[in-house]
Formats: sequence, C-alpha cells, structure tokens
Amino acid sequence: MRGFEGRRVLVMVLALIALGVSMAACGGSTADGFPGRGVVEGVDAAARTVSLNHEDIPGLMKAMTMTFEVAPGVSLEGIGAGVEVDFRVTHENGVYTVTAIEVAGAVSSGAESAP
Ligand SMILES: [Cu+2]
Repeated sequence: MRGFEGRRVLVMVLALIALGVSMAACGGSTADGFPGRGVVEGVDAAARTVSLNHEDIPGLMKAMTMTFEVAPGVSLEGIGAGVEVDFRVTHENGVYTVTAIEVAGAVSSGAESAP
C-alpha cells in the first residue's frame, strides 16, 4: 500500500513543518524576551537586580513577586519601588533576565510620538 504510506509520511512531514513554524514563532519571542507588566518592589542597582510584582507572563509564568537579573546596558533610571513598569524578560539556563524595562505608559522620547 505505497500510496497510503506515502500519505502518512506526507502528513507527518506537514505536521513537523507546522510544529517547526510554531516553534520558530515562539523562539522569536524567546529571543527578544517575553513582554511583562508589573510594579517594582525594589531595585538593587549595584547587584543589577530588580524585584517585580509582575502580572501573568503568558508562556512563561504566572503572576508573582520575584527578583530578576537586569541585562547589562539596561537603564534603571526612573525605575524604583512603587513604579509600574513594562518590561521584557528572557529565560535562559534557568535564569530570568530583564532585557528592557520602562515606566508603564511613559511617553517614549522620539519614534513613537507621532500624532
Ligand atoms: Cu515570576
């Protein structure tokens, strides 16, 4: 039954391609980090960590308060306890690292300020 086997293989190949595409889509968001929102509980500028009471981060974790590493070069200016922030976080080798953080709803200087 060559035809039948051939179709089965084709279906499997298509399924694998679909899986690969969806993983690629997922991998894209992993590379840039997952988007999150939360309230700052504390900042340790010397250790470059930030404690966030964050909302659900779909695909990564549920809402909780935890401490994140802050990636080199990420500015913590204006980030302090009680401030609501939008951030991005990556999860690599068991370490959660904030790769971007800014005050939630802040008007960014430049690009996005079109009328
Ligand atoms: Cu968490």
